[in-house]
Amino acid sequence: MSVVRHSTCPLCEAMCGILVTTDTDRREVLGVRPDPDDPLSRGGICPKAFALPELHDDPDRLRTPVVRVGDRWEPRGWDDALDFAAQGLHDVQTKHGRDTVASYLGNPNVHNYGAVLFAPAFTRMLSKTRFSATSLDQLPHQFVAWQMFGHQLMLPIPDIDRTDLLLVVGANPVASGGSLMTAPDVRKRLKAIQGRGGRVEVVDPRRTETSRVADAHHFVRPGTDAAWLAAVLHTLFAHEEAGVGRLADHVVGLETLRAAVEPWTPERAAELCGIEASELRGLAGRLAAAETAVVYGRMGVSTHPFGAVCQWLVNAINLVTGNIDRPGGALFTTPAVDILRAPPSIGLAAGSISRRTTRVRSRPAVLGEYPAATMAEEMDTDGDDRVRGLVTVAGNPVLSAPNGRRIEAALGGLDFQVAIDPYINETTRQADVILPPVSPLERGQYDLVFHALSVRNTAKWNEPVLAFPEGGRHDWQILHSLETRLGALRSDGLAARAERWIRGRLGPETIVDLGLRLSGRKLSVAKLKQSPSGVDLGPLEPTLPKRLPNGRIDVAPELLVADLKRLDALEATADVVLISRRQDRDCNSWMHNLPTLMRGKDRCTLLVHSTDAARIGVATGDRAVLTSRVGEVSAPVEVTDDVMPGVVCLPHGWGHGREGTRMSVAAEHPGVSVNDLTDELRIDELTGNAAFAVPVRIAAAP
Ligand SMILES: Nc1nc2c(c(=O)[nH]1)N[C@H]1C(S)=C(S)[C@@H](COP(=O)(O)OP(=O)(O)OC[C@H]3O[C@@H](n4cnc5c(=O)[nH]c(N)nc54)[C@H](O)[C@@H]3O)O[C@H]1N2
Ligand SMILES: Nc1nc2c(c(=O)[nH]1)N[C@H]1C(S)=C(S)[C@@H](COP(=O)(O)OP(=O)(O)OC[C@H]3O[C@@H](n4cnc5c(=O)[nH]c(N)nc54)[C@H](O)[C@@H]3O)O[C@H]1N2
Ligand code: SF4
Ligand SMILES: [Mo]
Repeated sequence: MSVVRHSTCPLCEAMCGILVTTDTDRREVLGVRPDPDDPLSRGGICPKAFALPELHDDPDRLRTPVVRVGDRWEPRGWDDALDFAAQGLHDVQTKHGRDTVASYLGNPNVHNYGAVLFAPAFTRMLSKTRFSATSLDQLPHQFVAWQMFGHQLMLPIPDIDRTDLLLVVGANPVASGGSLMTAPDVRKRLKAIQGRGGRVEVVDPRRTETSRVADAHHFVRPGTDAAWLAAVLHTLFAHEEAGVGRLADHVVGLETLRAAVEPWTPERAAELCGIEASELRGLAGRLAAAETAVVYGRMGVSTHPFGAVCQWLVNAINLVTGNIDRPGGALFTTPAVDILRAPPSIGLAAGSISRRTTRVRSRPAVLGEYPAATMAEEMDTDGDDRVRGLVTVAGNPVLSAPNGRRIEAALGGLDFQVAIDPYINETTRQADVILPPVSPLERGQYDLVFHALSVRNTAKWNEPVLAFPEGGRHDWQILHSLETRLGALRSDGLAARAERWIRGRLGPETIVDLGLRLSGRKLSVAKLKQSPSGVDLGPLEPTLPKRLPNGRIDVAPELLVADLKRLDALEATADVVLISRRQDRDCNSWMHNLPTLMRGKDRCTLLVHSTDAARIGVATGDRAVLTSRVGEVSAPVEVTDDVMPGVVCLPHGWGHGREGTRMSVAAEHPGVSVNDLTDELRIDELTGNAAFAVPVRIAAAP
């Protein structure tokens, strides 16, 4: 006998609906298949979902807290471990000051509604020294959303189900599942654009899996996109093709924008970018002529030396071609639980740049946090207020932040480290205590984040697939317990204690239920439970000007216009540049321990163009040595003309098998970490976001 439960794969942003078969006790998973009735994913799925049972059963996954005693890990009961963790953090703070304890929130938090609702309160009470994967990823998007549309969560979502022309810039949704654009089964959605007579083009230094589906691919030199994006705008203005249509009364700064891009002729941009002027004019012409069109710029132009400028120019192109807030262009979602309107204890402020700065490089906190690229120096540079304690929550900065080796070394010098994480990996291996949450199949989920970033408005409640394990803790319970303990150690005031107590008593399900009831859509958790595949709330609809927090769009924010000036100093170089890539069976750094995803030949290869391979004398299967300012790495070469000459490419999220880690399958396929080469000094100057592309020297391995 068996039971089938509806659920949603929590691994990437695509939110694919799945049907999970278990035994009647709901202790064991018997199978996973796509849910054809999910209104968003409509039966789409990728190989990672089939590995969820292995993730659940993984013998290396921690089920109880462990405390480090010398070189050994000792299992501990929850109360003991939580007391130990809170006391350790409190001791560092009492001795050295509150802000000498830092937090780092990693990516899986956003895929877990309990963590979304409870992690911010915990990290804010812990200290002002906050880091997260946001500044290794989408911070420029949020910064620009705040500057242009008035709130960091006002992110325009490409309406790929209705557009006539999609220009994908620095994104590879066919492999990544799509990002800041929840679009499950994206390959089918791209093909549908072509099926209705539309067109897909890609701008990327690598001919990607997405490029293979597209109608055209344009190679671009990494780090130079701001120039060609400005040139596209320049061309639109020059041909009097720029206008904002219906939104005219609500847009300010059009003349300033025109002046800012005036110097950026296609000829000037072409020299830097490697895209010919005629090609850029053609692109601008197609964007202007298409009935509807949308430029979608993601990771590659966010973790970029001009990350914010790129995101601004992408939005500006969409705006002046009349495609913001129009079906087939880019629209704002109206999610059932509106995170834009969340109360301050759980929500995000509109946006901010703080006067508070980091100690070593004087980088301001942007949108409430310091750049993860400054984490290492804040920990390893002497001084009274050096960071001496750290809590990582679902994060692996040793593999995911630039110059990971420096972070790894810095962790060794901490007085106390807590990890909320299911694995003993490259980051958590140095912790004093690890607090592991239950597996994703043991928790319920309402996706607060990705319903708000989706190409269609839907709502879906997931019941836990498996029974709750004895002695298990949810992430939110761990976070809340730590917060409560620290509050007690600090003798917090009554108001803080009461707010915390109420939040804990409500728990995430009730908080989401309240959000649904306030949505005005007559929804509740109980109601969603009756539609286990999810409910369809329809395509995205125009919402402006009503949804604009300030009632206006600034198409030329001062900070961005000023930052564009930095582009004047950009010079064409002959450096070999290293970029990274995603592969459909990876999920950042943490799914290489699942045998299903690790079959077949070594995937952690260095892509090298044939002319570069010939120059340095390597062939496929040989090893090459890469050297950057911060490190050296040797990797097996794969010669291919899918990268442009002068560009080499390693996948991100590898570099396993380090001493003291406990991920036995990953250790058999260690690969190398691209972030042993990336440089923490390379950032987007305006936001502090990491810029991952890095110049390297390359030579055949001796
Ligand atoms: N399979 C898989 N899926 C994932 C993940 C994963 O690790 N594996 N991670 C998830 C996460 S956390 C995220 S944020 C999303 C990210 O999803 P995407 O935004 O699609 O990210 P990538 O696949 O890294 O694609 C970035 C592209 O930018 C290109 N690029 C690099 N530098 C430049 C540049 O200077 N200019 C231009 N124009 N392009 C450039 C790269 O070649 C690459 O093709 O994916 C999510 N989904
Ligand atoms: N060079 C280069 N570097 C990159 C990127 C790139 O493209 N190139 N991509 C960047 C991007 S987009 C991102 S988002 C970051 C990701 O950076 P991170 O978020 O730091 O790294 P992840 O690999 O996602 O690590 C997730 C951690 O969470 C743990 N975990 C998994 N599930 C859960 C859970 O449910 N609860 C808890 N508590 N823990 C869990 C895992 O064991 C692992 O330790 O990396 C960035 N780094
Ligand atoms: S694309 Fe794959 S990893 Fe992402 S949600 Fe769907 S099944 Fe899960
Ligand atoms: Mo990410």
